[in-house]
Amino acid sequence: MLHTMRWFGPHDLVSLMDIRQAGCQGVVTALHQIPVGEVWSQEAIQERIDIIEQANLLYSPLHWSVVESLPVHEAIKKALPEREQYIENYRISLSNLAAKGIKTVCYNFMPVLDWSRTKLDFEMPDGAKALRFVWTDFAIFDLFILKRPNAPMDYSKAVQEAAKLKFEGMTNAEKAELQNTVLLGLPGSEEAFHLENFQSLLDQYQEIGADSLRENLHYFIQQVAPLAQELGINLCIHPDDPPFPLLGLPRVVSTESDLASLMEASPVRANGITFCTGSLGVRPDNNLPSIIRRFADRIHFIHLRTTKREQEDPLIFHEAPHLVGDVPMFEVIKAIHEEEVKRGGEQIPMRPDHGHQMLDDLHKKTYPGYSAIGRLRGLAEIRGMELAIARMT
Ligand code: DNO
Repeated sequence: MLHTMRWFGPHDLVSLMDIRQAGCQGVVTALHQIPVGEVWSQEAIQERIDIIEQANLLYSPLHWSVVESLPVHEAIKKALPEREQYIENYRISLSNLAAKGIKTVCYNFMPVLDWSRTKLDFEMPDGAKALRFVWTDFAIFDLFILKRPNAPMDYSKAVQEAAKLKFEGMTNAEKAELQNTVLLGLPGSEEAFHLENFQSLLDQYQEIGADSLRENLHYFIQQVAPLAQELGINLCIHPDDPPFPLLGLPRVVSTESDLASLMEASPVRANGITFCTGSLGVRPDNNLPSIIRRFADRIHFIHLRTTKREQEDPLIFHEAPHLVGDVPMFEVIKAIHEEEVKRGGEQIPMRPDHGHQMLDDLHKKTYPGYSAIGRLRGLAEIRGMELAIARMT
């Protein structure tokens, strides 16, 4: 695998030197300063390349390996008439990226929200802090903070009662923390939301069920993947995180069959997948090694991370150390290695996804999930396992 780390740009407290010293050759980044839907100009792309490469003469070289993400405008997800313009912009951005030599582009198709958690500093037994998702806490936000009119339909009676009881015992600070965790957007999400207008964003999806959203995704990919193929760009969709509907919004990139229908919708290799073990692995019915084997040549980017289901129903999971949770990391890395051998030794870009806030980082203000040391630990463990697998086979 080509070892990379995500970098949120010049404001990221984790520096390019940190990423270099973690042993990476690649950087995963995006032009987060450009509003969703606007064209990424060649100048803006070049400016970022220059920042990344400026120390390359003195130190080991780093390159911009992957765009994560070139975000898809909501008008495309909702099939509004303006979608044609936004698709055109997307195509121009892809051409500009290709002209600058950047060939791997990640995106997602989650309506309104990107990835979601209910707690950002869940304390692990060793004192490190992890991200966590508790279905009942999500229900508290939905039922009693947002007060979404159709919310009760989405939770069992037992969950509703447990949520009510817990909500009544929460302090205002705890309520505010939960609200911020859900609405303010985690790093990488392009938007932060406010409670006052959030419901109206959800309402716009009222008529759009899973089938329409899937149709809109297929339409989008049919408009962009053939061009990407010509440009030599590999597009790779990031799965839903977590991989099930939230807040009444449909999600259509959660399972193996979701991926299969997307792959068929535009049968070019440029229509590919970001294989994110942490997202797909939350569902026990996603068999990760077999998904890798099935879509092997469409996997263009890999996120390695694992979650641990503390409880199935109502669901609770936290992000576990990279080799410890529910993801069979050995089998996953083995399957990836086999695919790389088939490709003649090509290295697929991979980033250690998230990490615990630990050691010195506990005293710093870090992006949730994206502190340096926890990701470095994950990368080191993964790299060791990868090396051992390569030597054994
Ligand atoms: C979380 C991430 C997501 C992801 C986007 C991809 O850590 O994996 O923010 O980058 O959903 O479009």
